[in-house]
Amino acid sequence: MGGVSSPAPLPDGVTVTALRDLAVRLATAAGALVREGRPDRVVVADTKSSDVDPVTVMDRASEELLRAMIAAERPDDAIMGEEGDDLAGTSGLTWVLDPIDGTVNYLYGVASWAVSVAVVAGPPEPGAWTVLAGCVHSVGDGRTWSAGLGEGATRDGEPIHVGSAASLSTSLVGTGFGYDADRRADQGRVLAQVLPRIRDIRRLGSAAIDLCLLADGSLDLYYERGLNPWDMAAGMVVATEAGAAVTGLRGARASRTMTVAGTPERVAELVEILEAADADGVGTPRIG
Ligand code: LIP
Repeated sequence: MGGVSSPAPLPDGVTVTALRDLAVRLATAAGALVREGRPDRVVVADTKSSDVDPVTVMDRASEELLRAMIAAERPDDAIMGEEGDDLAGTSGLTWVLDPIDGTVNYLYGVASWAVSVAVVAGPPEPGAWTVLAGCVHSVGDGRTWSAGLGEGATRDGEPIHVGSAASLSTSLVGTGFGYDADRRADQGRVLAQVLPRIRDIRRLGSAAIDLCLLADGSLDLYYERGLNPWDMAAGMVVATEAGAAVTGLRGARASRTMTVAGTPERVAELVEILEAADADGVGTPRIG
């Protein structure tokens, strides 16, 4: 997927390669902090959108470290982080931070949680932004995915590419569910429409890692409704630079409303089912 260049000249002569390098250093530094600071028994410091949407002390500590490192290296950039207030900047670039993606897994000690760091140009909103570079660092096992716009994607330094499932019925599909019970009920309704038409489902608990597993061929497709910008920013550039199509429904770009990713052929087939099931809640279900 090389050859795609930044939409506008980057500020202060910075390069995509330098931004990617910084994203990797940020994600791995915060990963080390979270790994070394994880208590034997993790406790919930607070809850957010619902009583099952947790935040822990290490979510906050990880974000504080990321913000401090960015302030030191790129003081004019803006910051949007899951746990803190948005910080305005003057450079036109915004760092989009998920200090621990997969917090419920982190809480229970289930594998699959990561530090996700991306830098975007334009409005920091999926559907409007251009993701210039990103890194997803899986803290438990150290796997590190990264990508730069026009540079391709790597896992642990090795180039990666999406898989090539021959059909939807033999596709392994990743997905996730929200923190709101009504939302989960509707996601369950949609899943009942998808499941009989695919190989199997994987609910791994971190959108950032799911998108990277899609990028390296460990999953054939991924879809989820209700992702926040920080859940998807870095994973999106890794997936697209690895050859994936990443989209929404009804011709829309991927966004909080819906994110679907995979090889273009398989994505089109899954989008058809998701639209018919009204998976984004925009229309009326034609099935299920
Ligand atoms: C998580 C996402 C996951 C989704 C969870 C949650 P968090 O993000 O990565 O895909 O299914 O509901 O939103 O809350 O761990 O940063």
